[in-house]
Amino acid sequence: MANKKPLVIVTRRLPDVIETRMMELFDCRLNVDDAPMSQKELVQALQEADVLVPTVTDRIEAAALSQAGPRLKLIASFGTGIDHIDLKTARQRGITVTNTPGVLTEDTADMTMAMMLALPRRLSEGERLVRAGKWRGWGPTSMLGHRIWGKRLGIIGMGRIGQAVARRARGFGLAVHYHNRRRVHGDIEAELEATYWESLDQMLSRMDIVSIHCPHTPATYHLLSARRLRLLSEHAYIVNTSRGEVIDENALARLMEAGEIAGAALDVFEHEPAINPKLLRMENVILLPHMGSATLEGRLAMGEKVIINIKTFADGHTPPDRVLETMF
Ligand code: 8YV
Repeated sequence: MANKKPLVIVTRRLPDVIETRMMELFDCRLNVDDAPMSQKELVQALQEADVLVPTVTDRIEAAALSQAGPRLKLIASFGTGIDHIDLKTARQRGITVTNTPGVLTEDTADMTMAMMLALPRRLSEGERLVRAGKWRGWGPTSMLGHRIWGKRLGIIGMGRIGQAVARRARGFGLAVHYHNRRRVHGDIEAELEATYWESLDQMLSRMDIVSIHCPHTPATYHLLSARRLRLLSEHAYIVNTSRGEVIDENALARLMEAGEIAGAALDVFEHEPAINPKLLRMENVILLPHMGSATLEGRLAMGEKVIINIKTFADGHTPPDRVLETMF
């Protein structure tokens, strides 16, 4: 690949400047319509490309990867989450996989914080009321929510985004608690004044707000199972900007219907873009279209990372954001 431009197939539209730069550097096939590829189209792309640039909307599983052509050597994913790619099969077929970590941390943490503030204070509900023309004026007991300051926040997954959320949460007077596979360094714990819970179950039963920041892996699939969701207090709120699959969405909807959980703010869904119809009917739920990292600045930085990964690889070096199965 070192001597000629690699054929790079991009599965979705990327910001203009990124596409322009890609076309200068590589032999590029873009998706001008931005329609998500069917599985058949995806397999065809895998058969033809030297480099595939997919996103979260492409399922690159073993069945598809096993049909990849001999030229395919790199999958440079546009995004941080990597659960849409079967890393084991990619490794077995000698395909390098990269992602775009770090550059969407702050945006995702901002969005999480916005959701965390909006949910107990009933922002979406209030706006729906006004827009529906049903607001009859201020009242001392109308639209009462719950105070955020002084509450306990339980962060599941204390990686980059979890820590960025913790930093913000402290500014809003939340006490930070967390569960992680590994306890984070003492200096970070001290800076964030964060309390570590080795037992997720024990943490869940004591939190006012729970926010999910772990990746979706086989180990975290339905980490918030029906049993664990039942450990939450009926006053607790759940925020999810990670991956829908980490929560048993059906169980969540059932428990919310029964009034056993106070509310949920969800930016990601188990079967997105499909959403559990029960959730759609509830007022105490904020539903967003997977927009946690959707800033222009973030998308440009992600695109730059994709370009650097491809260029480095094409020049014969290890790309900076290489993903290994052992990382998860
Ligand atoms: C991206 C995300 O927008 O990066 C991720 O893992 O979930 C999103 O913020 C999307 O994945 C891009 O492919």
